[in-house]
Amino acid sequence: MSTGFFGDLTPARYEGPESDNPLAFRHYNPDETVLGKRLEDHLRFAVCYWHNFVWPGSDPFGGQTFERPWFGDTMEQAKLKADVAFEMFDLLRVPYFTFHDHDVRPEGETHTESVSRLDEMADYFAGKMENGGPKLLWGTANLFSNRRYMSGAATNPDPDVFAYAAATVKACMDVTRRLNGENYVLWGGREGYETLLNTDMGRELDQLGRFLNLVVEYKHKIGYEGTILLEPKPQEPTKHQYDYDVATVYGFLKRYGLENEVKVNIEQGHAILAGHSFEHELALAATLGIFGSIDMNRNDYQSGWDTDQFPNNVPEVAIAYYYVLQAGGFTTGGTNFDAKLRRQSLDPEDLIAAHVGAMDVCARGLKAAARMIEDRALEMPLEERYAGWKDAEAQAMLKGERTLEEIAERVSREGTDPHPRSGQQEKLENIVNKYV
Ligand code: XUL
Ligand code: CO
Repeated sequence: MSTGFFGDLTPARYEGPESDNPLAFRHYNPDETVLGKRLEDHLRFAVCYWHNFVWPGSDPFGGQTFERPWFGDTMEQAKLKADVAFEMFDLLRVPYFTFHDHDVRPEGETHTESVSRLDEMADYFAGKMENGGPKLLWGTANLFSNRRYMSGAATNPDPDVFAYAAATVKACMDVTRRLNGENYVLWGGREGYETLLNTDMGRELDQLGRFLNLVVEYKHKIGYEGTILLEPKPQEPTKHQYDYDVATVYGFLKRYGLENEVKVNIEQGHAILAGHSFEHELALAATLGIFGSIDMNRNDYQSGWDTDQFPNNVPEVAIAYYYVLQAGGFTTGGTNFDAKLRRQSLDPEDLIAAHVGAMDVCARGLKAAARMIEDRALEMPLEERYAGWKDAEAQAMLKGERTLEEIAERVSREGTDPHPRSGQQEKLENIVNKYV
């Protein structure tokens, strides 16, 4: 039986670019074939549980604006919340969802009680996921909201907090595996510090390295086949987060021997906070062989804060998917909307409109990216730019077959005089503009 929360709304349909229906897809037709693959299988959309069903609309100056019948801390309310969540997944026809333990069950008096409530909710989900219901893109543990984590989880000065966090991750990995989650995410919510005066950085990094190794060891022990993902973010909540950006995470993984075990979940808003573009983070992860999945939610460019807004900029999204496609597309990853409404958007319908619009923006972006790839529009100029490296002497330098002296000797013998060539940035930007 329906909860009635969404009134008489019916599942969103594809109606084509000319449709005036604000709750219909104009660009996202899941069955459309792009580069030989269905659009749904390219984009692998996921709706997140926390911003849609848990966040009350608060900001630093005011509390709850949303009134939802499931707000509260009973298991009955948790089940009502799940009913509404799965109704929304159906209305949007999204193939995936994502959640933290904390989003789906009220915290228990003890760790054991919290775990048994999580297990009960997982059973409840499993029933709704049967027969073509939505699948789990990733599960994760909330290791940042409760006050026990105020000084970090794995990086806490108190080993009891490290142990509590480890036990919590174990429970969340078990549930993720049971629900066939395709990835398991760790975002280091409070793995960082506020002041060096009370922080032993070397010790905290070693704690985090050991924690992540425990996770990977457990994954292999239970035969979990999903991908372990770290989600970089430079600051907020702590002033200095240890998993600042893709480059920092890669260095960390290398140091603790995990670069072949763990990949990254890259969030657009976090890339912006780190002073990068989304595509920089995507291309770097692909280059380093750690690209996994994305959180597709933008920040406000002026506020300097993680505002988690739904994507609405097609050119930006097109470039992002261009690098996702260049990386070979998603395997276990997907497009998770870690996005929330603005706090004045009170109506149930706003939740649907936000996601429909975001899915449309992503579909337009991906289709533009695919056309650029089909035409090799950016690939050909790139090939030409580096063509000099095909030369035998250039190859010999790269392969380590020339010493510094030999190179110097050749330059003076041949009177080598490089001629600068245009980088053609504006021409390339004009090419992109043709597609978006
Ligand atoms: C926080 C954030 C998280 C992670 C999952 O900025 O992005 O919601 O995606 O813990
Ligand atoms: Co995120």
